[in-house]
Amino acid sequence: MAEEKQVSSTFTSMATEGADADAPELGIGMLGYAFMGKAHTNAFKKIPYMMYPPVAIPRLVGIAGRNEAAVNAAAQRYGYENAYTDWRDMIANDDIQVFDNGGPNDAHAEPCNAAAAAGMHVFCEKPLARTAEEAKSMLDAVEAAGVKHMVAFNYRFVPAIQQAKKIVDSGKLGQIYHWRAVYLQEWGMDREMESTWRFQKDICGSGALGDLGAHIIDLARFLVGEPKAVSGLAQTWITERPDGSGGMIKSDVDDGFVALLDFENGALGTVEATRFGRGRKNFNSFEINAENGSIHFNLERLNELNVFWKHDSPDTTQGFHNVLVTEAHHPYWENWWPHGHIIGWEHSFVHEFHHFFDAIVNDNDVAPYGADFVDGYRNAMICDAIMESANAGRHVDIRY
Ligand code: SOE
Repeated sequence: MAEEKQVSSTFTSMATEGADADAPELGIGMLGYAFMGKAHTNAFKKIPYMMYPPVAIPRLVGIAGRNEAAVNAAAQRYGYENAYTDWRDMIANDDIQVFDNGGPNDAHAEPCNAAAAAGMHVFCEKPLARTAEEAKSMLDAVEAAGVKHMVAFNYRFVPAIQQAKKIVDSGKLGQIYHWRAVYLQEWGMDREMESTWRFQKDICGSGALGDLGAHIIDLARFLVGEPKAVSGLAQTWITERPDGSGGMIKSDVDDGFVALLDFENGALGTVEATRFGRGRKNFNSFEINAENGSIHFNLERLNELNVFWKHDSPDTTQGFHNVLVTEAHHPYWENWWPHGHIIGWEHSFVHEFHHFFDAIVNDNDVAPYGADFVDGYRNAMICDAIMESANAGRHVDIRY
């Protein structure tokens, strides 16, 4: 275990000033210090003064990671009180009430299940697990422990997507006929790039499907409804990658997939995701076509929502309107800036953790606006079914 570092945390002093003085403190144990460790910690540090007055003050009690030098550096950089090289030592710290898992997919189940059994509320990065079976074990663990649980489908917490949810829930769109979503990135195309855990099935479970597809499958469930059957195709274009030591290591996950979704409510869906979308950086885009109108969203322009209404006057205003979702009455915007002063990808994590802390402190439900482990399990069932369909070459029914 890394030497327990008493790194001064500024949160204790912050909690004694202003209206947040009576906000309860929530001790955080963070597993992982890379991309998601950074995005999550950034949210913890912003919540006390931006989601003001905060529902809780996150206290950065501990961060865990396998590399001692890296985890100590992360603790120092972010202000975690303790650094650990073994998550078991971290969850033994009684000052922790929230276990946040930002580790690789093969490190989701055991730590989350142990943290739940220790009575901690559990937040886990997506995909919840490598398989539906593993996800079910995690759902069973948190339900048995009676703790709050949430999966990091952070795009639910982009204000424009919450606004799309409000429009759908209002019923003004009428019957929904189509869900059409793509999540395109290009970073997997370099044959010389050193492999990572995201290309090894035994660690990640799947490639573009669980990494990117999981997001647009979650949004399909969030905005349209439950798929009852799927058909899928998947492809691995690079089957071995440099291992960083002069050799090669197999890449046995999907580099790209496409799938059809047959929804219980009669809607039809298409979802596709790839790491071979040359020129696309983080292009998560969806369109809903319905009886009275359509909605289109593009993550690379995440403050905007394109909306078409049948009832608009055909000779003047009818057409796709580009709505800048930054008004004070728009979701979460009372916390930010005057209209037009746009926010970014990182702020979805601020909203997401505010939602989770509110569920913990005020005993509110994480779902339906947040994704809980039931959503994580159902997402895993759909991902497994898409891969089963791709391997079997046939339609696969979804049975939870
Ligand atoms: C990498 O593909 C990645 O970081 C995903 O893992 C995230 O979930 C997505 O939000 C951005 O891209």
